[in-house]
Amino acid sequence: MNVNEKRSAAGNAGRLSALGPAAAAAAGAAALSAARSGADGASSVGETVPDTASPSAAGMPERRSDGAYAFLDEAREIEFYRRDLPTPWMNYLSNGTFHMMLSHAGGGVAFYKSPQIWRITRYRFFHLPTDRSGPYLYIQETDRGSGSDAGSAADLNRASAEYWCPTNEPSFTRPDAWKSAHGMGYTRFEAAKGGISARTVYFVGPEENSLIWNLNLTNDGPEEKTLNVYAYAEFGMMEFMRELQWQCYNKHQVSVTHAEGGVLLYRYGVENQPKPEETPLVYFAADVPLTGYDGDRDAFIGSYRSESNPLAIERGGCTNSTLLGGDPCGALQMTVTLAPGETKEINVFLGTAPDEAEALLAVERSRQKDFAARSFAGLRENWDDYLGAWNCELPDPEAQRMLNVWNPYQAQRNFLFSRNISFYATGTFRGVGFRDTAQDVLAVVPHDIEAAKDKLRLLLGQQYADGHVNHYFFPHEGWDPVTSVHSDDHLWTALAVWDLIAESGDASFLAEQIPYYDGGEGSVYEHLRRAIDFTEDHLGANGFPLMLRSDWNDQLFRVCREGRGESIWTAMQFGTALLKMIDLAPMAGGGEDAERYRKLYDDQQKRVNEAGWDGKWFRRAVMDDGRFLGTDEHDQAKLWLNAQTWSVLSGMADGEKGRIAMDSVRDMLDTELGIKKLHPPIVDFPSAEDPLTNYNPGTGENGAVFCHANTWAIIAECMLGRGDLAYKYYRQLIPSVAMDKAGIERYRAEPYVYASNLFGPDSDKFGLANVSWLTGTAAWMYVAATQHILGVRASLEGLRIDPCIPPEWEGYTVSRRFRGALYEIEVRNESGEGRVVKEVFVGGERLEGNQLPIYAPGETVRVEVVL
Ligand code: IFM
Repeated sequence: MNVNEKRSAAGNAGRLSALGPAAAAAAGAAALSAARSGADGASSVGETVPDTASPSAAGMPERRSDGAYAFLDEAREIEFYRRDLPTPWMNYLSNGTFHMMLSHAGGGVAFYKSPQIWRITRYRFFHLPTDRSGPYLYIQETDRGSGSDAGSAADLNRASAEYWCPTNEPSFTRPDAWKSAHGMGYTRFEAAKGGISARTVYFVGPEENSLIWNLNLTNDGPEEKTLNVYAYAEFGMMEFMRELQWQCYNKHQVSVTHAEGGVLLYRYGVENQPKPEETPLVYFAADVPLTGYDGDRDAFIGSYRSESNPLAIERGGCTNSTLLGGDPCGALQMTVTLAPGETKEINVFLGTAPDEAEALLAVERSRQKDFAARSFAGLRENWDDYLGAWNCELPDPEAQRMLNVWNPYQAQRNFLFSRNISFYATGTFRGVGFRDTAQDVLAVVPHDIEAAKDKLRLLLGQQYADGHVNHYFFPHEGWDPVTSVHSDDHLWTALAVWDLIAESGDASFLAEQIPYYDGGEGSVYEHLRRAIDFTEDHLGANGFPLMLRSDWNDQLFRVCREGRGESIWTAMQFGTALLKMIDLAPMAGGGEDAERYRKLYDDQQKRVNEAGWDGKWFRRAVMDDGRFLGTDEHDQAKLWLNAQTWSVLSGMADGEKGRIAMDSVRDMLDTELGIKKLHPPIVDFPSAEDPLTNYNPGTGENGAVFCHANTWAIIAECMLGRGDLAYKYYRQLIPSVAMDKAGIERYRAEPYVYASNLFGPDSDKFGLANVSWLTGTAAWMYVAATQHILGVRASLEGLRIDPCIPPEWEGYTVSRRFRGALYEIEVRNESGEGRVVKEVFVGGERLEGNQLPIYAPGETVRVEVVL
């Protein structure tokens, strides 16, 4: 279950009957029109919606990066005014089962559950022209003049050769006016040309597994107009890797047929499909009659052409092709006549169903009046609920926007997709990464406990009885997992389970039975205990955890291939997990374990502070050859970020060592665009023949600004009480801030979601952002800012307030849902220090300490905090 699935068809039916269908439809219509009109939302679905870029109640949105985009905060949207942004700026539309990654210019890919085996449409990663293909609409004026909506073939042949796309791309002819916007689970395009305006909202609603293309066409001119409207999608062959390998044969196993009632059905031959019985059938239909269709891509596009100039459109109409083998597509032609000032709505559905009968039923349901509006209302409601767990007002509007909207949105998409598919990742053999997803859970816990629990069940089911886990796995695909054993993977779940229990106040999850991957079962606590045992059983010659294949830093495998390498960072992560286990053990009836965990912690702490200390920072690892990695003795990779931050996070750094280590980070790793992962970058270390990494200096794992690892520096600085540094590290990576600093053409990626890394100063493109959207940065940045800078943190005893803000902030407010109650918290920085809670008042009464009492679900509690 996730945010998009909550209001299911069944749930919706119940809610609708309580509300009355008319009221529900009206709510949907208002919501859809709000999506269409940005903040004001005053018009209904059928009306022309005002230009969102014109002054609204909230004022003119501030256009940034040379006018490329603007945030519409009230509407939780970002608007784009430039078609040719440096990269496709993506959004993910999803109901948890059916997904669409869609760019600001309409390129993107649809998939059902898995982009690896059920990829429905084609997207050409890396290829030029960029950002193709997508769910495109084409609008073409005919010279037919007045008449009915349904045209004859002769009429259609009189269509004008000129046509354009509301998405702007891919037609050669551009609209006269255009903009697009991403919102929470939807993307909108508004365009106008020749007296016709088109507004399209793409989204996946909670009721059906389909991408809904909600198009409103308005005749802004003085004369009646008849238009051909084409909806087009190029179908992929479901199994992406087999498509790459065997397309020449498999293409003859696909078909596109035309079912009565104007429905195109796409079937894929399931010969070697890993899950043939679950492979869906694809439908493509609209809620208006068709005047033509095509299922054969060659018939629609023509040879030596592209989506920019489809032959069928230039000839004035579809050819009514079906396909029994070949290159499949779905093209629907609809003909619309609009009186002056008239608006008409068309909905197109690209969806999946188990079989033909179900597909036709799904189309029938989708064609019901108000289906689109109701679906949109459901989507809105789910996001309102999800984001309702947290709202803050801060002196920094950029931080406020990230924390209220884009950061939790991005983190939820990571939780859903792991690191599977993005503009950068092709969705090929990635599956669910154990370490990645275990960390993603941390940001979902405050918003959706049940979804977090489900994900933990899934993860713990990948654990072996000896405590280690599969590195990544394929829950949808049914493929064998990737079984490389890493020193850190299995330890992440202790952190996530602890958070879950603190958030819910319910320890019963610890007793839940979960199977081991290799047989047998054990409680959740037992799984965590065995994870600890596994690390304890795999310590190296220096007593640190063996590196095994690698730790969090993937690239470290090269210095520990022979199996003797040890990870000093994992010792710190182990320590962090042990602290969580010391809390959890008594709750699970394992009180005696707590003592053992404490001893283990103490032992690791001693080693970290002795062999692990280099004088000004902590060392990173012991290599196979017994030498340390991350020491001043070497000229490359002397200093590694993670070993400094986690020395503080784990509480292991003795005395002043944590502060000294973090000073080294500030002095040697920090830049104005984030903190480098290591310094100096590696060129020929430990040897020219076999360097630790092949990444160019300043890129990726070799001295880039690795955003995920930066989040831990923020937390560490908060733990050291240095709010100014914590905030510096936080703010400089807010994507729009970093883009302002680097410039849009250098930064390139989206200014509303975090990227995995930015090229560092040692590269020739310092500030170039890479691998945006799906990165552990999202979860940890959210944790760092909400729990450590703003200091609103779930603890086992209740909600704790422990801020560490920049000293110059006068205060801020947070509204936080916690165990069913709503805490309205106002923090005043009266001391000017930005930390140390002096007084807390709840409902006007003074409270001892900074731990807030638990309130009954449904209660709203006003809390004043004085620093
Ligand atoms: O920790 C990894 C992650 O699992 C995948 N991306 C890179 C990170 C750092 O190596």
